[in-house]
Amino acid sequence: MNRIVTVGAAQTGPIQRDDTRSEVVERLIALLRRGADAGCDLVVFPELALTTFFPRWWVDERAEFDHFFETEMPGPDTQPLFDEAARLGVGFHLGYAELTPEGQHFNTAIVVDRHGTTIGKYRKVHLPGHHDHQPWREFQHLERYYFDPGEGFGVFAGFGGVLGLAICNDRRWSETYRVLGLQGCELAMIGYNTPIHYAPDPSQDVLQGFHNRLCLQSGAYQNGMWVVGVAKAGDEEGCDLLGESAIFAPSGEVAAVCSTVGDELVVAECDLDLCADYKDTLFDFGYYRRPEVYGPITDQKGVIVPPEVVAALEDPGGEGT
Ligand code: CDT
Repeated sequence: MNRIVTVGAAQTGPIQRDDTRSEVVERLIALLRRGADAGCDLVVFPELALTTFFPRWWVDERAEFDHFFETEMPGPDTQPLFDEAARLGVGFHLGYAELTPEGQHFNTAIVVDRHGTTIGKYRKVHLPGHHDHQPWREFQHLERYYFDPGEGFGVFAGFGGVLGLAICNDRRWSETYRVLGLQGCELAMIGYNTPIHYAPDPSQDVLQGFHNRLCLQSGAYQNGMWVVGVAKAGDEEGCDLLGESAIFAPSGEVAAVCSTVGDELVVAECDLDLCADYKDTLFDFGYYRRPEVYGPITDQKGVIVPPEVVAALEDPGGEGT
C-alpha cells in the first residue's frame, strides 16, 4: 500500500502590523479546519506566519521588535492552534520568529504531528538582505540584523515518511535541497515572504513568480522529493508579497497551486512512494554522485576564477581572447 500524505498548502494573505496574535491564530485555525474538511493529514503555513514581515523596518534598538518574537511554542496565543490541530487530528507546519532564553533570535519553523506534538524544528540558514539601515530602499530587508543564522538542515520522521524543513530564501539555494535529499527527505516544507520588489535589481521584479517556481520545482525533481512552498502574500503594510503557493511532485510537476493572494488552501495527495521513482533511478545518489570532485562546494564560499583562466583572459591575442 502506498504512503499517501494529503497535504494542504495554507497560504495566508497579508498580516498587518497591528493585527494581534489571537486574530492571526483565528485565521490559521480557519485554514486548518478547511484542511480537515478536505481530508488533509498535514497543513503547511508560511514563514513568520504569526506576524507582519517586520524585517522591512529598521529600529535603532533591536529589542524594540522583540514583541514580534515567540518566547515559547506553544505559548498562550498559539496553544489554541495546537489544541484544534490535536482535536481535528491534523498536523501542521508553522513558521515564526523565535527568541530563546539565551537571547538568540531565529527565523524558525516547526512541524507538529496529528496529536499536537512538535516533531521537528529548523532555524533558517540562508538569511537574505542586509544588516545595516539602507534608507535609499523603499523598504528594508533586515533579516541579517534581526536574526541569528541557523546551524543546518535536519530531517524528521513523520506522517510515514522523511520530512525536511527550509525557509524562504533557503529555497533559492540548490545546496538546501541536496543536503535534505542526502538525508532521504521525501517531503520538504518551505514557507516564504517574498517582496515582489527587489531593490538591488528591480529588473527581477517581474520574474519573482518564475524564480519562485523554478527553484521549488527543480529542487523537487533533482532530489526526488515533494516540495510544498507556502507564501504569506498580498499587500502587507504597502509591500506587495508574492503568492503562488504550490505543491510540487518528485517529477517536478505542479500538483496544486494557489490563484489568489489571500488566505487560501490548496490540497494534493502526496504519494511518498513516488520519490523512489527518481531517488532509485536517474538520481540514485549512491550510484551516480561524485563527491570527490565537488570539493569547492564545501571548501570555498565565494567565487574563485582559476588564475590561469584570469591570465588567459588578460592576455591580448592569447587563447582567452
Ligand atoms: N523571507 C525571505 O527570505 N525573502 C527573500 C527575499 C529576498 S530579497 C532580500 C526571498 O528569497 O524570497
